[in-house]
Amino acid sequence: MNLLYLSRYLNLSVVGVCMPKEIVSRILPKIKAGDRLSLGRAMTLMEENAQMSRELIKSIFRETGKAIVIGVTGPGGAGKSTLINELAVRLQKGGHKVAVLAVDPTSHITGGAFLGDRARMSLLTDCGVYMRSIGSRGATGAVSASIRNMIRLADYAGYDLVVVESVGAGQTEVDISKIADITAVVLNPKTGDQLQMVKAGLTEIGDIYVVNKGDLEGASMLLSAVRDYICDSKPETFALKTSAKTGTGIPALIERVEILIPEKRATKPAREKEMLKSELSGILSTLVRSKVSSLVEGEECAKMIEEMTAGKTDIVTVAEKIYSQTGL
Ligand SMILES: Nc1nc2c(ncn2[C@@H]2O[C@H](COP(=O)(O)OP(=O)(O)OP(=O)(O)O)[C@@H](O)[C@H]2O)c(=O)[nH]1
Ligand SMILES: [Mg+2]
Repeated sequence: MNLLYLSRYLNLSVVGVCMPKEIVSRILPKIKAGDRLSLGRAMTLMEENAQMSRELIKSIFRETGKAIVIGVTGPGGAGKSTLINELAVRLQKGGHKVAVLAVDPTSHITGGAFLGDRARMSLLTDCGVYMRSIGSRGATGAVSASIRNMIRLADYAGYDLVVVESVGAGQTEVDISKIADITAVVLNPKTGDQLQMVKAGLTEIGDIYVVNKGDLEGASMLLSAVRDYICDSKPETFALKTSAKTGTGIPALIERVEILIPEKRATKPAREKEMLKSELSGILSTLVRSKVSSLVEGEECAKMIEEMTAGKTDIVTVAEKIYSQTGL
């Protein structure tokens, strides 16, 4: 995003040098007041600008970690987006404030389908649901870090439920179940999903298994298979058949989600600690990697490489010397 343009939008007169702190302190009250345009702009900043992203997180972090995250995953074309529409609208009407984040909708489908998502977007926004695509890795470099930060922004903006759509585990590097409080796996009776499900590791991650396209042949059979294969060994999981097209099964799905929300809210602090640990490890790895690259590219290292090739020292001694300079 053009920072000059953003500074004007925020009535910041001194422009030229980028002023992350000022921009952040102007944009946050607008987000708090429910201004979606500002929320969208902050999301873009989070994706595109590393410095802004850090500044935003520093300012909002303490007020986040409250929203319940519902991860919706499953194979491409299973009906995740259609189902999320129904779910989001009904949850919103039921008194929640719902934000929907869709991970990279263009990477696995055609541009036409993306436009379809756009049309759906306007339906959702009309009833107060916030909708946003996550198209890039974000300024921090990792998709899951980017999603966590987008969730934080939505949380800060007052959304108590954040629904994240992502194509199934095994097909992308995003294992949504690791960052979701509730994971719903959506399956399609049309595409031999039994095998696909096992291959993609989807049998392990769901709190709810949704056999969608219940109006099509094969749905009941797939539902029985899911119950036999997954629910029998994990009684806490729940499986049901829905049709996002006709609406059948959606009330039962909502009912289950509403039961899980307070349960997951109670266990959230423990899950959050684990998530923070792994997120922290990612951030630290990035910092250490950049420190290491700068050392390896430095003059001293070049000299030591010369010495190694001249047979004056060995690689372990050199690595130990350089490591001691990282301060770790
Ligand atoms: N018959 C039938 N079609 C459905 C149902 N739900 C969704 N569809 C159709 O299935 C197609 C794919 O739906 P999407 O909601 O885009 O599926 P998706 O899982 O989000 O797809 P990706 O984001 O590409 O992974 C669309 O043409 C929908 O209209 C359903 O319950 N029954
Ligand atoms: Mg979709």
